[in-house]
Amino acid sequence: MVLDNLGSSLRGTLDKLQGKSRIDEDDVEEVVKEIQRSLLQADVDVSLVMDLSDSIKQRALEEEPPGGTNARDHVLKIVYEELVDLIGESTEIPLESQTILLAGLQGSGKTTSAAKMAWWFSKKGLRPAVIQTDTFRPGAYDQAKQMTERAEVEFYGDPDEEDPVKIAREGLEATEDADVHIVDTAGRHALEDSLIDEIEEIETLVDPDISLLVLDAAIGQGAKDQAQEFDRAIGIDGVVVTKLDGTAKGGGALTAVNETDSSIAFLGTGETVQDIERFEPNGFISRLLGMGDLKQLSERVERAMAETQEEDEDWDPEDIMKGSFTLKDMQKQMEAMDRMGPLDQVMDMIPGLGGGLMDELPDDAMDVTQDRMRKFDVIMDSMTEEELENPRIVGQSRVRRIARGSGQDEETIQELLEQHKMMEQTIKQFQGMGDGDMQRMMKRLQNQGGGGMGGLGGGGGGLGPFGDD
Ligand SMILES: Nc1nc2c(ncn2[C@@H]2O[C@H](COP(=O)(O)OP(=O)(O)OP(=O)(O)O)[C@@H](O)[C@H]2O)c(=O)[nH]1
Ligand SMILES: [Mg+2]
Repeated sequence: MVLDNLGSSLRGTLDKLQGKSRIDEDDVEEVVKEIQRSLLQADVDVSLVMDLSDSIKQRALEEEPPGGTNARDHVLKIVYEELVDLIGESTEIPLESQTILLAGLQGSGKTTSAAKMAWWFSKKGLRPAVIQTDTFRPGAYDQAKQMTERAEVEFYGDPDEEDPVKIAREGLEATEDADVHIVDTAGRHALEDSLIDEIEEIETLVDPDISLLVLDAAIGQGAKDQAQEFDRAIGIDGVVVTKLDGTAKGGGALTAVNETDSSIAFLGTGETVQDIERFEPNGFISRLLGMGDLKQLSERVERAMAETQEEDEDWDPEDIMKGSFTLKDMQKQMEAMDRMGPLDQVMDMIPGLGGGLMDELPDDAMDVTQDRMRKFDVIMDSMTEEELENPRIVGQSRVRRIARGSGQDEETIQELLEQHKMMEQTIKQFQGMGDGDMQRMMKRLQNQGGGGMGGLGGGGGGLGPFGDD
């Protein structure tokens, strides 16, 4: 994936700043070199790399870290902000009627992406149609027809017509009942004048709401000229990066986004019509920097919880985000955690626990957590409905009874109650949070010293490595 190496190498460098309250020029120099190295390895355009690293350097040296912030977090924040600035928001794709034009080099993945996007819109409840205007490549018609059949979406093409502009016109008419029109075009090199004239004509006729440049993640340094030329010809609003499932590094996409002053709309991650993702900049960058991917985490939690919920009609995971967080919720959450798969993977997505910290955990730390979860589960089975709903009523005599009933130490029961309190507090903090509001999140993380959503992991304060951080 794009910049995969940046995350780990940068983390290593930043971790050297751990404990320092001030950074000197040498420190900054080292961090900036690491960033440059990773970006260049990922095929990001050289001058873009220089611009980016210059501003990181300047800010890291000039800006005073806010009170209480250590040098590492300060630099991390600057790197994060500069990357957000570069990558920007995901291209806005409203869920409404619209026309989208796809352009790009031969074989970049336009036809595949057209079918994928149509599939994506259909899952959002809209009625899409793909119009194939490629009269250049034999087989283009059949390919698009097959892919749209697989996506179960409407298709228009005319294998006997030679004029792409005419196909576009007739296609729009023939599919006028559809909400979203996705116009696929023949692959062309942006420096071939005749083909550029042709796509300009198609663009004029189609009058798209959004024009997307489809880029193979492997394009590398060539992205710059191509992006410029396509932008000049039809105006690029967003980029679709394809083949990210391969080994390509995707840095060219960052260059294209920068060059066209646009943003990334979709990612293609495979050959079937479902292999498409909306680009999520916050999640993407924070994961990259080892800050955890809040959004992905919450989706995974939600999915696992929905599965748990199917077995327990009375329980609504949404309640957690609304108000009270009971022991019952905690038990359900632990069941859900069990279904989410390997705990360490989940942990990696939790801000403050992700990235570097995970590497430092002793290997058996996760087993301890899972072991604790099992004990907690046994304890909760011995509690009454009333106690589960309102753990505050559990006093010393109830603790004794529960201990006898569950065969666990009274201490472990106290730990469970503590853990619940901590999770309750953490969840309260997260309740007010909008999607990907990173600045607020970072502030919170600073204030609570990385404890973050630790409770969710069943680790929290009770577990040495997390609590001590
Ligand atoms: N692994 C992988 N393969 C992809 C992806 N997107 C497209 N491909 C493959 O890349 C090849 C080219 O894709 P097309 O969609 O035909 O590309 P195009 O831009 O329409 O090509 P032309 O019409 O010839 O310009 C096909 O073999 C696709 O299966 C992707 O995200 N992952
Ligand atoms: Mg094609």
